[in-house]
Amino acid sequence: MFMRIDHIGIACKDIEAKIAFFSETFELTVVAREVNEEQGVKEAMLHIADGEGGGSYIQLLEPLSEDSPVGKFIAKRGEGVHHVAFGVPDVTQAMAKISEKGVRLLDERPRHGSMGSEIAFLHPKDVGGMLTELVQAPRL
Ligand code: V0V
Ligand code: CO
Repeated sequence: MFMRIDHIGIACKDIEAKIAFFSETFELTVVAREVNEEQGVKEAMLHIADGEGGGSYIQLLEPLSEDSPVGKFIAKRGEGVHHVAFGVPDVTQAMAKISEKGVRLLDERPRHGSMGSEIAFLHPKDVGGMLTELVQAPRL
């Protein structure tokens, strides 16, 4: 079901400062930036490698408001790893299969994600405390 780790999402208070740190320290390049109002984030993707069906990235996330998912996370836990996203060939199919096993989906249908992807989240409490995202990269 999982083809690759698509990205690790990192919650931060100041995305510009974190972009500077990651690109200078680890020699990573920002390949996409977006404000996603639906998810309440300003995000940047830093490219790591290319894999089957898509690449892998670090995703930096700055909250648009305190009551957004990332805003609440930072208030409760501080900055750091927020979610792990896995690449899947078909997000709707993966959601159905995973839901059948009793894992709660946080989305009823796929949402718009970074770089034209389709995404859906799984409840962290059902995945050993890890907020999990499914990503279907756009078809070329
Ligand atoms: C909350 N919890 C987490 C967590 N956030 N555990 C692990 N990782 C996280 N990131 C725990 C929290 O400590 C609570 O446990 C419990 O889950 C319920 O959390 P809560 O604070 O009471 O509830 P909320 O209202 O903060 O909701 C948490 C969830 C919410 C996960 C349901 O954040 C959500 O719907 N997230 C999905 C959307 C999202 O995160 N979007 C931003 C990334 P205790 O204290 O009860 O034990 S957008 C993105 O990645 C994009 C656009 C992309 O990739 O393209
Ligand atoms: Co993400």
